[in-house]
Amino acid sequence: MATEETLVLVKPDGVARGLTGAILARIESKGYALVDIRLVEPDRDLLAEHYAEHEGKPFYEPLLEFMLSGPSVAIRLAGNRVIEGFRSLAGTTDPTTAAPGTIRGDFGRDWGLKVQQNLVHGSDSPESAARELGIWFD
Ligand code: RTP
Ligand code: MG
Repeated sequence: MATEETLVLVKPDGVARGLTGAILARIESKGYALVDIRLVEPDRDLLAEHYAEHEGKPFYEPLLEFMLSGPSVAIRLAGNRVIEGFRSLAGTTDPTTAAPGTIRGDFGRDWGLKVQQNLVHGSDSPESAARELGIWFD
């Protein structure tokens, strides 16, 4: 099976809460390889490109505001079926219903915060991964 790459982001809530290390520990325990990692303070243009598929949706503006609220950690991650595998580690989008044992299920808070504050991002397909890695790393 061919090795894949994916873009993982520890979003501003994860960085601000000091959860980067705990999240990286889960990723490394799973056996995925950190190919590149950097702290990024994205501007609006970068985020608009990254989230182009969501433009016009009700959560788009709050999502961009949240992503502009502080730095994210961008990770180029490699491994066998890592795209699907990382999304499994992350759990479903809404931290309230994400399964215990997942990053969002274990660390996602539910005290009136928004769905977008769900700690991590992971590319959802090989095409998305190539596109998003180009945005955050090149
Ligand atoms: P991600 O792209 O961050 O890995 O998460 P995902 O595939 O599970 O979620 P997606 O549908 O791609 O949405 C991207 C991000 O937008 C925020 N969101 N808010 N109803 C809402 O308020 C809502 N829905 C989505 C989340 O931050 C989600 O991760
Ligand atoms: Mg997505």
